[in-house]
Amino acid sequence: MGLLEGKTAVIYGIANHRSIAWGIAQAMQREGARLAVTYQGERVERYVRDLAASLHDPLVVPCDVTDEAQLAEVYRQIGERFGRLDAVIHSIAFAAREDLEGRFVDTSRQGFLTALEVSAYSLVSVTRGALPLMADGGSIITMTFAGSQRAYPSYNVMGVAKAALEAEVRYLASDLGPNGIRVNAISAGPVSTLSARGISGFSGMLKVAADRAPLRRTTDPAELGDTAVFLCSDLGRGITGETVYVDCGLNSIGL
Ligand code: 0WD
Repeated sequence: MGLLEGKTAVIYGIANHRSIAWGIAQAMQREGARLAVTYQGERVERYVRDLAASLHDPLVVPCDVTDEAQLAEVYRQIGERFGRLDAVIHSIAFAAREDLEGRFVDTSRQGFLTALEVSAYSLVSVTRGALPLMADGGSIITMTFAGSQRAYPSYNVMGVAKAALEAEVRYLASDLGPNGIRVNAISAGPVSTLSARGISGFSGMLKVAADRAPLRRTTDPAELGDTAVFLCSDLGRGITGETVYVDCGLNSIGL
């Protein structure tokens, strides 16, 4: 029997087959979860629908997380189709390309607000919307990066957004623990995805990560998926408010 048998999850942030959210979707489906997946808009709809066709009877709904009406519609449809929700996977981030290169000090006000709205505030709105469907408790997971703790070249405003996101995890965990809802972040090592390739110098970062990480390789989305399964399953029942590093040990070394 799968670790998530009988559980229902919604996954935000699949853009294509390289997306971390897709690695998580595959792992959760393997363990028996019923899935709802969202896509940001027409730009990625075809990729997401093609991928979703390999899932077992998924619900597929459009959702730009900056649009409260679309978010409400996601949860309305999940309520109608599944009647409940046990897990939310938030795997979304965005910053303008010009804010992912050069100096952080040059970040514009609008660039800052956009990055923080899409990459950090959205965890709050996605979580709040899910609560009426999580009456029996549940697990909420977001994706972060070590650029929240230390300065990485070009990560800039996204590092600030990830720091906010990790703080949100602790505050949401504090709010929702009494309701049996756990909230955690997975901090992934660099993975070559569409978003990551928007960061100036990303391929160099991947190479350094593979050379220096104790496991001498980069992170595989499948292992992020397995960690998400663990955190959503009963095995993770004592863990909340935490940032779990799945980065082949990269954050544990000095030089
Ligand atoms: O090295 C990496 N790839 C790492 C990624 C290391 C550590 C953490 N992460 C994080 C990212 O910061 C993000 O939070 O993992 C999460 C998923 O990112 P990903 O899988 O690397 O990237 P991608 O496949 O591009 O998925 C992110 C998606 C967007 O993709 P694009 O590239 O089309 O912007 O987030 C979605 C969108 O599909 N997204 C939105 N969804 C709804 N509403 C929005 C939005 N407003 N904006 C972006």
